Amino acid sequence: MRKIVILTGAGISAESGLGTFRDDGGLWSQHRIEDVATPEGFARDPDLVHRFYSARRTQAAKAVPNAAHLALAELQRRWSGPVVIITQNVDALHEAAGAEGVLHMHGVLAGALCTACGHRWPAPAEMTPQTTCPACTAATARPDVVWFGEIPYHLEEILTHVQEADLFASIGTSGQVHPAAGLVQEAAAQGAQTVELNLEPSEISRAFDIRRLGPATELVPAWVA
Ligand code: BJW
Repeated sequence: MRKIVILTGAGISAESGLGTFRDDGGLWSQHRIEDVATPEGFARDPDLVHRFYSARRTQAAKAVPNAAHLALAELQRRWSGPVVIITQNVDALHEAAGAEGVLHMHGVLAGALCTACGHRWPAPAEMTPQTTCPACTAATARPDVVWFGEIPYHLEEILTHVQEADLFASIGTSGQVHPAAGLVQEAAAQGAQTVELNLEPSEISRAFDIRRLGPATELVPAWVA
């Protein structure tokens, strides 16, 4: 009963119309990371950060899963052993494709988090600095996502899965952000076979046993077939 662990990044949702971060024209060419993806940026200008995430929340709500998301969900149903999907993505396209138990290590666009009391609730389509927490009523809501300098979610569970993996696959990620980028080494150190499926070579391509280049909607269905 071989265990498959899959790490996905923005590239898997690109063909659903959601922008990646570091490709030409990606989100980080239009917005400064320090302004919109750090706790310091949020403290300086919460209105700017809320507008950035509200726009992405609206866009993500309209997106539909593509052939790559659907193929991974199908693999989960078909494979005799466990298939664990770890995503860096904050969209819900794996779930919309029917995947189960997805571990969102960088949080979710659909979530709100109170910086005062830690309460979590479904984010309204448009969050603003005036959005109040339903539990403590303070106007201290932020998107429930993981910014630079913050600890990613589910790390312990993720590491356990990766260390138990017989096969580790990375799909549509540039391998520039840690600790996600280090998971392949963790898997390889425990003897897993490692596969990278990406549009172009990533920062960490050399760490993989097998590398395939191309769009996720072509590579992933072919890989799981
Ligand atoms: C296609 C395609 C198609 C296109 N088909 N493919 C040195 C060493 C280690 C760590 C650090 C370090 N220096 C600094 C750090 C820490 C820092 C970090 O990694 N910085 C780097 C920039 C160096 N990391 C952190 O701060 C993290 N926390 C942390 O380290 O805590 C400390 C700690 C951890 C563990 C234990 C103990 C302590 C937190 C990182 C949070 C990242 N947050 C963001 C924003 C989330 C919310 C939001 O969405 O706005 O996460 S940044 C952004 O990058 C987002 C993504 O999830 C993440 C990764 O991006 P991804 O998915 O790889 O996208 P791209 O655009 O980079 O790549 C897309 C790829 O797809 C490309 O390769 C394309 O070719 C490909 N592609 N179309 C297939 N159709």
